[in-house]
This record gives sequence, structure tokens and C-alpha cells, in this order.
Amino acid sequence: MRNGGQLLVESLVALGAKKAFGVPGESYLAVLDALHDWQGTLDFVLCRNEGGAAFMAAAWGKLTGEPGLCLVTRGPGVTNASIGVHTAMQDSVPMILLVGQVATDMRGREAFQEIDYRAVFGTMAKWAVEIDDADRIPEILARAWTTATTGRPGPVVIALPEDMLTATTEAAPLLGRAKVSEPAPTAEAVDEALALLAAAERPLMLMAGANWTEAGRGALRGFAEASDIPLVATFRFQDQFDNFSAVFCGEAGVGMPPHVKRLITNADVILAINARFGEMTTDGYTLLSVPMPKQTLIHVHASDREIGKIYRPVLGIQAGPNAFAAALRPVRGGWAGWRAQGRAAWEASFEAPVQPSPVDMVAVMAHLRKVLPDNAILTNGAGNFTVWPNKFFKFGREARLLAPQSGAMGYGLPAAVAAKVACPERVVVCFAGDGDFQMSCQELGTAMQAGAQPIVLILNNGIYGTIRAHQERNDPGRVSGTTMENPDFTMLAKAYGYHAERVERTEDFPAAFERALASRTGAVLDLDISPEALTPRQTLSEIRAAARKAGAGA
Ligand SMILES: Cc1ncc(C[n+]2csc(CCOP(=O)(O)OP(=O)(O)O)c2C)c(N)n1
Ligand SMILES: [Mg+2]
Repeated sequence: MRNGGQLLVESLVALGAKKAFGVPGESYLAVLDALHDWQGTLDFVLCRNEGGAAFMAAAWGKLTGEPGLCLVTRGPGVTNASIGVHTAMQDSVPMILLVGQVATDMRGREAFQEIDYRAVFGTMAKWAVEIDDADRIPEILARAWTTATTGRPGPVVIALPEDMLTATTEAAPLLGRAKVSEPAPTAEAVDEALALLAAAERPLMLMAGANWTEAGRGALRGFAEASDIPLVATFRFQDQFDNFSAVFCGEAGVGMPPHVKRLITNADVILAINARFGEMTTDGYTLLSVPMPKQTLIHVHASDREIGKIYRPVLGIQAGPNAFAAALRPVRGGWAGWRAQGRAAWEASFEAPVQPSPVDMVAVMAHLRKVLPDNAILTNGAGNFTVWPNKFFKFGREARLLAPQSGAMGYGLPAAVAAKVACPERVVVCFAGDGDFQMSCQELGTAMQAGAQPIVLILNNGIYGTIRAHQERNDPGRVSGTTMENPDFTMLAKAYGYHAERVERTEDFPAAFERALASRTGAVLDLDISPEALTPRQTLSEIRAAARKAGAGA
């Protein structure tokens, strides 16, 4: 005999869960109590805000491919955590959010902190469910795990009524997880796709998703290189393909470089693998027209819900990315020049002028490209600063990028903590804007307690730069709600036990970063960035002047 909380935790252990990120609440005491018996097997990583905890779980899912677990209390806890659910959905990564619920005998009365989870998360999560009967915990957990990890991976929300967790049950815990094989393409579908590519003059591959295996990535690279087809990663998935491969031509994301736009617009055949065609990747659904792109589209996805969702493909193939990549055979055509042009343009995109800033990020990124180990993990939230880790780093086979497709500020630090929890031996560098950092800087405490401190680079320009840029474009000179008064970030970091330094000159960065790498307490480097250095190639004043010239705000 067990209670619901014990059955839940034993089943999670059987599924292979190693860490759960959360903030405690009286609504799920039985789960916390059960975790007491499993310390060292399934650890509770105590977070400071449910937003941070949920970001950590989402990042865990992105990094490991296993559902990131998040435990939060009802009402106020879960509403805080919702940002991570939204992010996991937009990122298509597996996550399971376990949340307390009022007892079943008072449900529906708007009891204390009550939320109708199915209604609130029904459209935000991949699946939202409530477990009414402790006997059904193993069944629903098994389904949640499979739901989170298969097809298009995503977040599952499971509500746990308090009386269900304390009820005793004779149901047996799960003994393990289901092994689910990816859907594989039929031989005819592969032949048809290869025939379409072979007939192309300017083929392009678009790849997406964080659910690639080593073998799948290797097979895709082998195919792309042998066929000499240029490949572009969709928004913030550029770490999934070896950037040092000659076929890699960049990322179709926010602030899309002109050469990537040209590759997508001018391609005559596009093989899109695992992509959901978000707004950023399509430049606001303009690079491919809805619903019939002029490009011949071959859309491969494991989920039947994604194929034809926005674009009617000429050929849709329901297949997992790895199974599909494994089935490919090289095709040959006369497009080597087209590929080489894309590659050269990507290489050239690393050249940028000297920045009008005390610390020049062009130089900082050139330094980081030299000194970071091959398996470094970079993270970021949202802001103009993300251009540096996203567009000025070269991700080799082992490097990883944890960056939110939801554009959620505050993701970078929790993601870095999760990465450090998952891989303590790897170098993890969080890039944070001054605004971005302050969305979740309390998680410095989580990292300190868990012994999972990353290196944090704060790109401190004193403004909500992204919004300021929009402001200058729309209403030049009318600065409103975008200037920040900041605390001394080094003092804040030191209070949490970190090595911390303010860096005010580019030439001081290499030594400061070396000290950060050597620090066993994690490090926060507060970089003095001029608000003028708002984009790599256009200053704040230039944005304003251009907008005035164009008559904006007049
Ligand atoms: C949670 C959240 N709130 C608000 C926004 C809107 N937003 C996008 S970028 C940005 C400013 C980011 O400022 P900062 O982190 O300082 O980076 P900077 O642009 O200055 O480099 C804001 C407010 C958002 N994306 N996410
Ligand atoms: Mg800023």
C-alpha cells in the first residue's frame, strides 16, 4: 500500500527521472514527502521562482531530450510557471509540469488557489490532464511521458488533487518507460523526395528540432555533404547541425541575414525536416507564401498535426527526423556554386565593424570562439544582445545553444543552471541583457544551493534595447518606458557567492573571462555596453536618424 504521492514518485523514478525543478507548496506535500525517500535518485532542485523552475525544466528537455520535470503549487505557483510551459511548447521540447490541485470534494467552487488546468493550459500545453484517482497515476504518467517525447515533443501539465495524493492505493508503480520507435518514411516517399531534389536547380534543406540523435545528425550531415545541398537551421536550432560543415549556411531566425532570406526565397525545392514553420523562420510568413509556396516544399515531420498546418507541401512525409535522415541516399546536381555562395555569405556575416562601446562584443565573440571548449553550452533569453550568441558563434558537433523560440526574457539564467545541473563538467555561458537578467536573477540562489553555477555575461546597456530600437523606428526620439536604473550587478552576484567583475574595456575581457573560467563558484561579468551599440551594424542614433528621414513619427 502506498499513497498517491509515493506512487507518483516511484513511477517517475521508474520512468528515468533524475531531477525535478520546483518551488514547494502545501498543495503537494505528499509528493515532497515521497521525494524524501528518493534523494540521490530523483533530486528536487529547489528554485526561487516557479518561472525559473519551469524554464529550467524546459531547458532540461531541450538539452537532454528527456522530459524536464517541474513541481509547483496551484494557482500562484502554476501561473508563475506558465512561462516555461509556453516556452517548451514553442521550442517543441518535452516537459512535464506537476501541479497541486484543490481536493476533489471542493473542486469547481473557486476554492483557494483553484485553477481549471484543462481550460487554462488546454491551448498552451501539448496536453493538460487531472488525475482524479490514485490508481490511475501509473497509466497517466506513462501517457504523459510518451506524449511529451513523441511526435512533436512538448509540455504536459498534470494536476494532482490533494486528496488524490494522500489516498492509499494498491496500484503497482510503473516499472519502466515505453520504448517508442520513430515513424519511418516509406521507401516510395524517400524515392519521391530524392527525385524532387535531383530535379532541383537550387535545393535547400531546413532543419529544426532538439530531438535529433547523434546518429540522426550524422546521417543528415552525411547526406547534405555528399549531395552538396546548402542547409539552414530554423530559429535557434543552429546548434543541431555542425556549423563547421561546408553545407551549413546559417540560421533562419530573428534578424535574419539577407543571404538566408535569399536562400529561402530563391530555392526551387525545400526539404524541411522537423520544422514547424514559425513566424521568425519565415520572416513573418513572407519568404514562403501561405498556403502554397512557390518553392516545391517537401515537409517531413513526425507529427501529422504539423504537415500541412500552414503550408501545403508538394510532398508531406510523416517521419521522425532521425529515421528520415537514416533513409536518405545522396543525390547529385549542378548546385555546388549555389551552396558555396550561401556558405561564403555565412562566413562573411561574422565580419562586423568595431562597435561604439566600451566593451566591443565583436571582439568578445571572436575571443570566445577561440577559447570556449568544443562542448560548451551557450544560453540566452530575449533582447538585442542575443544576436551575439545566436549569430556570432560557431556551434560544432558538441556545442549546444539553449535559447527560447518564445522570445521569453529571463530564460537564459535558469537554462544555464539546468545545463550545469545536467552536465556539471561542461562550461556553460549565459548571455543576459540587463533587463533579461533581472527577470530571473533570483535563480543565482538556486544555482548556488545546487552547486550548479554557470558563467553569466551581463550585456549591460541600461536600456530595454529591443524595445528602444522599435521605439526609435516608430516614434524617433520619444523615449518612453525603456530606460533602466540598474543595481550594481557585481555586488548582487557577490552576495550569492559568485566571482564577479565589472568589465569596462574590451582589452580587459580575455583576462576577466579566464578568471571566470577558473572560478569554482561560478562567475558574473558585468559588461559595459554602450546603448549606441544596439545592433552589430547600426547604432541607436543611426536607427533614429533613418526613421526621421523616412518620416516616422511625424
Ligand atoms: C518576459 C518578457 N517580457 C517582455 C518582453 C518584451 N521584450 C523583448 S526584448 C526586451 C528588452 C530586453 O532588454 P535587455 O535584456 O536589456 O536586452 P537588450 O535589448 O538591451 O540587449 C523586452 C522588454 C519579452 N520578450 N519577454
Ligand atoms: Mg539592455
